[in-house]
Amino acid sequence: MRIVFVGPPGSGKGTQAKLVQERMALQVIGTGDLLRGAVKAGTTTGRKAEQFMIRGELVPDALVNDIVAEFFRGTNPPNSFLLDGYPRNVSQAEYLDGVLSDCKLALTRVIFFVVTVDELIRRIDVRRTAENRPDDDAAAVRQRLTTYEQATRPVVDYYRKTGILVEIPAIGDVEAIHRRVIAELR
Ligand code: B4P
Repeated sequence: MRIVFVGPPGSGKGTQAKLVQERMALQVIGTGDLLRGAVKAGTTTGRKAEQFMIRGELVPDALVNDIVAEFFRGTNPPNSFLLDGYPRNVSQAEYLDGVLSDCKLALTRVIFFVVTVDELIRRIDVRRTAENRPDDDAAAVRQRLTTYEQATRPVVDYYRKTGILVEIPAIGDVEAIHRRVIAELR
């Protein structure tokens, strides 16, 4: 399976990606997690990315595309993978098409997590208290939601045209949502 998870911030992409990874033999590439790891490690990429992340903006395409391309370089590109949170704009989607086409691979499914704005804000509020993530403060969250509508929403339409996109209602019990995801991947 070659899967993309797309959805607004706080829609549970990362949560569901971990569950799918436990169940299926595939490599998960989560750009948010990778970027947070780079920030924590103080790498050059991390230092560049941090300023965008704390403002709730997308990290520049060149940085993120490079991280993703790294996984597909070399003689043995992964045949089964889940991209969590990438692509996040149409330009990244086009870049991914090019990378996959070079590897003679194509996506099999794009899962779009559908959650109301009120629920997104509530979840991120809970996480702010629990994890203290700098991009979970109120101003950054407003910006992340705006960025989602302007930059990421068009990615949903991009994949809808290809016929591989499915929508998952992503409110309620995490396990129930996981079952919906698995049903769509079968
Ligand atoms: P991400 O790490 O992808 O962050 P996210 O969109 O907030 O998370 P996600 O939807 O995975 O929600 P989660 O499971 O954590 O990105 C962070 C930042 O990195 C971006 O803003 C951007 O700056 C940068 N970035 C990443 N990818 C990029 C790219 N391709 N291009 C440019 N920049 C990029 O769930 C959220 C919370 O809800 C959690 O606390 C979870 O426990 C809870 N939750 C999950 N499911 C739930 C449920 N069913 N019910 C109740 N709570 C639930």
